[in-house]
Amino acid sequence: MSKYKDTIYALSTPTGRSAIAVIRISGDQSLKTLKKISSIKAIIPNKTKLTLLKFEKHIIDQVLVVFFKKPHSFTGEEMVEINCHGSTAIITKISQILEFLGIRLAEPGEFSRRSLMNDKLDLLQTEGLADLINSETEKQRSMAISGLSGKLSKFVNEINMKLRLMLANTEALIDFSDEDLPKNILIKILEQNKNIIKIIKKEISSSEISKPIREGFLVSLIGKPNTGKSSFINYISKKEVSIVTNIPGTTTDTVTSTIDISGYKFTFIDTAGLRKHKNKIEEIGIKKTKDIILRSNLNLVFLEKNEMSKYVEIKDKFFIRSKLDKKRVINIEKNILNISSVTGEGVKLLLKKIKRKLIKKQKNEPILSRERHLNIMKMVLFELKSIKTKDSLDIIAFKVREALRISLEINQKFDIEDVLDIIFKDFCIGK
Ligand SMILES: Nc1nc2c(ncn2[C@@H]2O[C@H](COP(=O)(O)OP(=O)(O)OP(=O)(O)O)[C@@H](O)[C@H]2O)c(=O)[nH]1
Ligand SMILES: [Mg+2]
Repeated sequence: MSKYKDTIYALSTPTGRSAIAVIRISGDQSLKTLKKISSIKAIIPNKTKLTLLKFEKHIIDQVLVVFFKKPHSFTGEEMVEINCHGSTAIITKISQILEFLGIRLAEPGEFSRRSLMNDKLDLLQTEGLADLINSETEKQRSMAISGLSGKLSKFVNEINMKLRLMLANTEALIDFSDEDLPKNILIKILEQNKNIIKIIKKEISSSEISKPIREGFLVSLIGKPNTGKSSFINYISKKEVSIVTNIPGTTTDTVTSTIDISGYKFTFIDTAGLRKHKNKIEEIGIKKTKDIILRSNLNLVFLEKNEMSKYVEIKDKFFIRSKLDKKRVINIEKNILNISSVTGEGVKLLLKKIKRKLIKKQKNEPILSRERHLNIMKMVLFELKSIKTKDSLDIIAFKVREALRISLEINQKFDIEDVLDIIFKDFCIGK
């Protein structure tokens, strides 16, 4: 039984002119509404049907409709999908008619929220779905699909099962007096604990590296004025994102550009560089550069001459010398990569080196893809690690119960409205 009473609708395709647009309706009034605005009397579920949409004797559009009978729909409710022509006028008209008939515009992520509440998806799959919709690169897509396909739910369920078993074993021993306590069973419980700690630790460490996959790696461009930073960002972005002139100090603010390197997201940041400032604008720009250096996964230091010693304090860096097209490099300098943002020479190799430096080799796809999952698992780990051999059985049982309570939160859908609000904030209207 759906806990939602009102019927909702939303445009599920992007706004703007397109060949086709899809409007979805979900709730008990879906089919009745479709019948009111078309000549459809009966419809076979899951089969497309061509019909004319009409309202007050006016034809609105010729459309394809599909009806999904509850609970066999995405939301678990009765659903109708209208595939209309993608003009703003048609979409506006259909929306007005639906509102007139008492159908409400859905909030962002409301379809998925209903799906979650009606047990069509679990919380982890819902997050996977949001990540999938928002994925920009191949890696983000494959990580999201593993959440959606239930890999993460499986991992969490296994942990919970192990914790329940450990708790049951501990509680069974509580009634024994100290003398009668079978020693080997207590050892077994502590071994179980060790084993769960090992599994969680392994997953946390392989998943920690997934953060930049989701959010992208930050690569800053720094160095003296006129060394070719902005020309480089423009070259790799294949468009003019940053102004280039031969006047030193052209770039005063930060300019970012996101590019996809072999399925991974990289955000390059062009900066004002590091130099002595002449005015307030430059001073702010240089301060911003310093903050960015600290946040970056890698800094590309563009060189003028041989001022490498000025950058010793910067940890993760590559030295770059641009304008290779202007002067042939005779003596290949160690640790300096030569590139040209005019001919593109050396750029491919540089991007390859950046990728090799930042992307750690992974045997398995990370499972705990979100900060929320990682934090919960870290808290579970903290509880389990606090269990000591000298602890009484009551204390052990208390700590395991606490670990289980925390672990269950990862896939719990009730009483955590605030978590749900954060998750659904990432969704677009119509999903
Ligand atoms: N021939 C050649 N000229 C380049 C290359 N890269 C940059 N330039 C020129 O060098 C000058 C400075 O380039 P920018 O890319 O603006 O340098 P920048 O480091 O961003 O300079 P600021 O913003 O002032 O810090 C411009 O005249 C560019 O056309 C290159 O690879 N080859
Ligand atoms: Mg510049």
